[in-house]
Amino acid sequence: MSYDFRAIESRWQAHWKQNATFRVAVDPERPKLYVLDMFPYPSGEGLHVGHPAGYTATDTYTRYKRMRGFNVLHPMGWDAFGLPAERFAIKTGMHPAARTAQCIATFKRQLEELGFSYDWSRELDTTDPRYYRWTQWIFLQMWGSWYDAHMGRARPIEELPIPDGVHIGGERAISEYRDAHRIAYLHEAPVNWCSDLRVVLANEEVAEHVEAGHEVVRRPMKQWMMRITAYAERLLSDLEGLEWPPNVIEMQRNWIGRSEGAQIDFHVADTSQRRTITVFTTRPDTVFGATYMVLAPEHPWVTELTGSAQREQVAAYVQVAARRSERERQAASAEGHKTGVFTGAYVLHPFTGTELPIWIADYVLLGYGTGAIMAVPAHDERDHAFAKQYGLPIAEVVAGGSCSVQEQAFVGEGKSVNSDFLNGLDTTQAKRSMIDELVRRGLGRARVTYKLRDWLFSRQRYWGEPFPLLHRPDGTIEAVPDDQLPVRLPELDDYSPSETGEPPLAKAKTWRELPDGSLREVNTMPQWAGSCWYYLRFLDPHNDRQAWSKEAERYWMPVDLYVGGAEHAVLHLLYARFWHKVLYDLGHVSTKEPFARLINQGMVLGASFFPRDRRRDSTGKRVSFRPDEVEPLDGDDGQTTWKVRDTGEAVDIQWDKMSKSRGNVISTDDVVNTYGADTLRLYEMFLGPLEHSAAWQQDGVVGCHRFLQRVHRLFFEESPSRGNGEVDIGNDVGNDVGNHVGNHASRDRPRKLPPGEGTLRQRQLLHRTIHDVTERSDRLAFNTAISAMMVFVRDIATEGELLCFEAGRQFCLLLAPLAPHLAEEIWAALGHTRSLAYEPWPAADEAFLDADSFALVVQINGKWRAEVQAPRAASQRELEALARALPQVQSALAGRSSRRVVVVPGRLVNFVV
Ligand code: ANZ
Repeated sequence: MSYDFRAIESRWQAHWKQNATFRVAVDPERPKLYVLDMFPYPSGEGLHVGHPAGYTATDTYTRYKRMRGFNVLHPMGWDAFGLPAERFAIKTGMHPAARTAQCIATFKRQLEELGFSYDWSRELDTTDPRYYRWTQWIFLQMWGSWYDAHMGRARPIEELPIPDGVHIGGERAISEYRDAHRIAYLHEAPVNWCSDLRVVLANEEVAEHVEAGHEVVRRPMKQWMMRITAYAERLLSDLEGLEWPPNVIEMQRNWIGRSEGAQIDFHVADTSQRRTITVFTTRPDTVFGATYMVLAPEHPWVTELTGSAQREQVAAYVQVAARRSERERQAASAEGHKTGVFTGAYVLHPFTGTELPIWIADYVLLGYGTGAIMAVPAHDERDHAFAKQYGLPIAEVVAGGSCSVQEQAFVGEGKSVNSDFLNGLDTTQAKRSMIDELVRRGLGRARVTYKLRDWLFSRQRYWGEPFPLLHRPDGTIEAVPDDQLPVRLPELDDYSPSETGEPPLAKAKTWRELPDGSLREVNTMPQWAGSCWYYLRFLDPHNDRQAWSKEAERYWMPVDLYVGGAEHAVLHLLYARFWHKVLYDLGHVSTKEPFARLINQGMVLGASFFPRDRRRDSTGKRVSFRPDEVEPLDGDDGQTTWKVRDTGEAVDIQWDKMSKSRGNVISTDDVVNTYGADTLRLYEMFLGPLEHSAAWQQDGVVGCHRFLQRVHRLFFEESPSRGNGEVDIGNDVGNDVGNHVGNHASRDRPRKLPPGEGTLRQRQLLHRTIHDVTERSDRLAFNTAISAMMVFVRDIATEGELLCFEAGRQFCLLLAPLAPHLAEEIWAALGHTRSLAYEPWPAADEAFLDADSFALVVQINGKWRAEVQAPRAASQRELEALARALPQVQSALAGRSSRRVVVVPGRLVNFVV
């Protein structure tokens, strides 16, 4: 075979590296474009074909945009702190830094072998002290500021007004007052404590540990928190201007969870208690329907309110609730299962004076609203289920339900009934009227509440950034001075936490204890920290005086396109946006938002095969086979089925997200070694629209490889015998290139292409292709850009016409973003001595674009099948008929009925079968 992709790819990768082809700098003369991939956590397993789907898209896009004249910043780095390296260290004794370096080396080699056009001079690693020095600096910005709610922004803590009452208390009181207002603050918060492993678990880790038989309890611990709630409103309203997928915007909105409602005060009936309990409700119009009250089990007043008769029961309930995470509690409650106990105490209804019993129940959460609710079982489902379970009264106060509220809660809006001065009002009016009345009587007030909680920012782990803070002997906290940053991680022999639950860093005594008696903070930052600002460090990664320069920030920000997995749709993006806003308030960045445009790439699904009636073996382990262990078997019904090659056992195919545990992973190394990086890149993009998930199929890889072979054949002679040191470069051009890229391997002889642009048909074909590839590349619709190029190659071949020089040159440029190695090889063969990375993109000549007709793409199940010229004026019915008449379509549809036909005039017909 003549298309020697191995030689071609290594030659051009070396060339790009030696010539620093993709290195960029600030250049005010040219428009900038900042295209960012979500940087990976370098795991021990290396890359599988699911990883580079997004990276390939951004790389194709940036290569395209460079040719359109943009100064493109396209960097890559490593999000390298985190638990796996630490667990590996505990298991093997290998230092997490050494393990991390190993994993990074693998990832980097693999990414380089895919030919990505990163500016590698900007590579960064979040675990590098030269990086985390600035993560610590940013932390100190947060610690050193407070949120001024009146001005709606963060300000330096020195500007915090100190009330007179605090002044009287002296320095100590002032210092405590400041600490309580900082954006990064210490707080005693309940955490998930795994007593067997002596670690605090993130909420999402709890289930896994409980399943493994470990005990996980909620326990209060002093923790560093970030006051993200202060930014709730801005995080919400600034979503407005972002070009993000609607579902991500929606997820961010839901996570922030803004609710408008009211706080209402209820007096405790036992007047000796002299207490009021404040509740938060979104339905103040239903106050007259409140028949009992519920406190969260952790509510601070539970013990005092509880009567002696109930004491034991209540204490037992509180203890059980403490074992469950909030998430578990919410899930159990959503399933309709409610538990609770009566405290023996009562509150008085603010309008009727009726005594309402106070219960505690774990469907009420301490961290939301006020941690207490008035229960309106007639109009709230949770309250309804609870009232049914414990026989509490249900009183209708909103008319409009389809059945009796005794049977089912009516949660909709309607007219108020049985509600005194609200009777006859509709819900919106009734809410307003109730709030007015509450305010008049001094019993309540309008309130906006957010689901968003402050961010628990400390971890009891080794492999994270140390906090740059000192605990002074007098109990105050002080920042490590700027000139002493970074605070480096100490060396340890043992990375596990201590018996007492103190973090691993507490074991580094000489590191922790300073001569003046101060102690270093021993928690570390969560993995989010490094990824909250890496996009800023990429702007100016070698700056050792500043985290980034103003000049670089002004030029490059915001990120114009950010591509990554949907699993980061909430937390990473929210945390990064929050940090960015604090930095904005303090004058360190000039844009309100970091990521102007966001795309979530779809997942690449891998195949595994399961025996029909034997999903698990006798020991309960999943039975599955890899694609290379099975072979296709044509069934009676014309459907392809599969059997295990060795045993003949019938198996079914199943598509899932690639993961080691499913055994459906395909490593990029395998594909690159067998077919080359250009084939892999092309197939990644051919899989379908970037946002969609798609199944990785070997046939498709082979199809893309054939296409590249065909392209190669358009430009190079077939060379039947190669190797043996034979050099088959016959002309000056080839020699020149050979010298230029310092190549030793043999090269194919370029064809002599006829000069010019060829026949009118060839020109029409070329300019139509330029037009389509351009328009589709602008939309990142690379799958359809590829089909346009496939059509070009096929049509050139079918007419038996020779590709002319000018058409070949322009086609090569179109190919460059998608199959950059082969395109460079062709470009050199055409006589050029420089990389094509910055060649101007070809322009479609309108004169050759036929305005009356267009190339209609015909798809079956969304996959390209054929393309045909169609009149622009054709109706949808005519387009469908035209598509049906094509032989490729007829054979593909033979015997199958199409469920649906999608016709997009001017573009495509898709038969869904
Ligand atoms: C009375 C009521 C009547 C309510 C009614 C709803 C319907 P969102 O939209 O989620 O903000 N609630 C308040 N604090 C709570 C807490 N800490 N834990 C659990 N539930 C809490 O919902 C706010 C509603 O959730 C509040 O309005 C309250 O129930 C409940 F017909 O109050 B409502």
